[in-house]
This record gives sequence, structure tokens and C-alpha cells, in this order.
Amino acid sequence: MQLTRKGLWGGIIREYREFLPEIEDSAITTLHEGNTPLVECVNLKPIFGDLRLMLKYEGLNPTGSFKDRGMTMAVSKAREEGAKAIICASTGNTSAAASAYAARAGMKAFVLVPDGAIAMGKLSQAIMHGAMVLQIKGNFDEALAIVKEITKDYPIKMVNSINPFRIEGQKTGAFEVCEHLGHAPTYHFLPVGNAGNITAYWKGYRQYYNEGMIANLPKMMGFQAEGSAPIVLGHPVEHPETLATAIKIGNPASWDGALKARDESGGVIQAVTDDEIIEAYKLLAGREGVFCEPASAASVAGAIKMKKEGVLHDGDTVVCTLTGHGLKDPDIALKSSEKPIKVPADTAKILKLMGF
Ligand code: AN7
Repeated sequence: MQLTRKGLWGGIIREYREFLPEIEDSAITTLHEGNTPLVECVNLKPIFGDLRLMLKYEGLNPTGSFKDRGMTMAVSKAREEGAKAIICASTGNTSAAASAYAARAGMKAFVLVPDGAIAMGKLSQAIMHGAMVLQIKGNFDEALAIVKEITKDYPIKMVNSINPFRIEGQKTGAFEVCEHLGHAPTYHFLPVGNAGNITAYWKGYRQYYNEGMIANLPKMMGFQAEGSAPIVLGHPVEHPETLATAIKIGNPASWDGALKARDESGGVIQAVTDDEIIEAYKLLAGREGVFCEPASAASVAGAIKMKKEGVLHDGDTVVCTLTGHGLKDPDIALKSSEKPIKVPADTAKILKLMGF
């Protein structure tokens, strides 16, 4: 057997160079993000029947979320332009990715997060990667407004998805889905928070369509949490609420991009309740062995809802992006499950509990 079978995946900038804005070689900052698996569901037939349900498992990116795709682009570009520092507002995952890529690029990262409303895993990442973590007494939307103000006047590069290079990087998720399937799916489901990712996937699908790489386009299906559903309501939500803290956003920056994706593709943007999110979250972990964070499960909760409403049919290929890894938020995992059993170190007692 050969010791090296295939070359190391070079990260999305090197692998998709011809489809992305140019970047100087010396500025490329990568952790070999991308090339995440498309996992087919094998145990959900009772719910989904004979449609093909595929999970784009973005939790397997280097920092555990899809944000790495956009961050490799944004940080590489910032480095090319000679920036010394980057800044973002975040519900957690953007801050984790920004901190890691900044560390690698030798830049300073400043991250503004809502105090008490970000998952423990994400906070620990930002701290470990050496970012200055500023926990503000306010929500994500307020943090983003401050970041916008600061970057107007100070020489710090903003790496929220208002930065167009973030969207460019994230569109590669759509490229991979098409390559792994050999075609575009019938439907693509995504959780929607700041709405950058649904904007990016739609951009990616359209680009592959225009280049003749795929023959059809998917319908884009975005799902917000019911207590944080500004796009569904048609107006910003001042005090967004949901246990899916990643998508606890009341005034999405890429609002227009999300509407465009919905309308041009013939898709929908709807809401799912926190209960529906947790149900999908537990179903994926318990029946498919795939652990995602709660916000990510909004995509599958949306697919379950659409199946129940008769929108999805046998023969359809349905892709759900699982945006972040379950280990990001161990608190919710433990709170939403049965407690471990405490037992003395006694074989007989243990066997009894095991049912023997
Ligand atoms: C797991 O980290 O906005 O609709 O600051 O972490 O593109 O915003 C995270 C968003 C879905 C929503 N799933 O994506 C941030 C942040 C997970 C996320 C979303 C986020 P967008």
C-alpha cells in the first residue's frame, strides 16, 4: 500500500482558486478548511420516507463551524492589504474562527460577544487563540453596530459577513455539495441568523449554474428560530430570544441576500420553535450519530416541518447544512438529555442496571 494516497486538501482558497477573488500566495492563511462530508441519513425513513436526506456536516471544519470558509478568505485578504488587526461581533462561532485565523496570520483579533449568551465551547476557543474578548452588556445586534462604528474610524479590518470576502469563502459549501452529489439538490435547508450563509450558498449555486457545472438550481429553504425571526416577521426584533444562541439575531446584516435567495430560487424563509429545534437536534445525535449544535438543527427541523406539510416528496434530494459541531455547546446537550446514572463501583449492581 502506498503511504501517501492523495494530496492534502489545500483549503478552500487553493482548491477553488478559479472561482474566488485572487489572493497573493504569501497572504493565504488556511487551516485546510472545507471538504466536509455529506452524510446520508439512514435511519430517518419513518419521518422522511423515500427522499434522500443528506447532512452537510460543517461542524467538521477546523474550528468546528462553517465560519472557517469565510474566515480564511477574510483574513487572507486582510493580510494581503497589510492589516494588523481584525474585529467582529459574534454569537460565538465567528469569534472562534476569527481568533484562530488571526492567530495563524500573526494578527490581533478583537471580538465582541453578548455577555452570557454565547456557548462555552466558542468562548473557550476565542480565549485560547489569544483574542481580546469583549463581553458586552447587550445583544449581537448592538455588538455589530459598535463594530461598524469602530471600523469606520479606526484601521481595523471588520470580518463580519458584511465583509464581502466572507460570503465568497462560504459559497464553496455549495460547490462541494454539487461535487459530492454529482448534481445540485432539489432543496437546500439552512439555519438563518445574520443571513450570510444562505446568501453565500445561493451565490455558489448560481455561479456553478452559470459556469455550466450544474443543470438545475435548488430551492433555498431558510429557517429562523421563532423568537428570533425578523425575516419571517418582516421587521427587526429588538429582543430576540431562542436557546439556539448562534442564531439569536434580531436584525440580520444580509437580510436582502436572504430574500433574494428565497425569491430567485422559489424557496421559503420560515420559523421553527425551540422545541422543534431540540427534537431535531436529539434525533440527529441519537439516530444518525451526528452531533450538531442546536442552531444547526434548525435546518433539519425545517425539513421535518416541510415534509409534514407535504412540500417534500419521495425522490427529492434534500441537503441540510449542519453549521456547527455539537461539542460547541455541551451545556444544552446535558440540559436536554437524561442525566447519567450514578452507581457504586459494584459489578453486580451495574449488571442489574444494565438489565441482566
Ligand atoms: C452554528 O458566529 O452569526 O445566517 O456571529 O454559528 O450566516 O448568520 C453565527 C451564525 C447558523 C447562522 N448556525 O448563519 C456568529 C454568527 C451556526 C451559527 C448560523 C450561525 P448566518
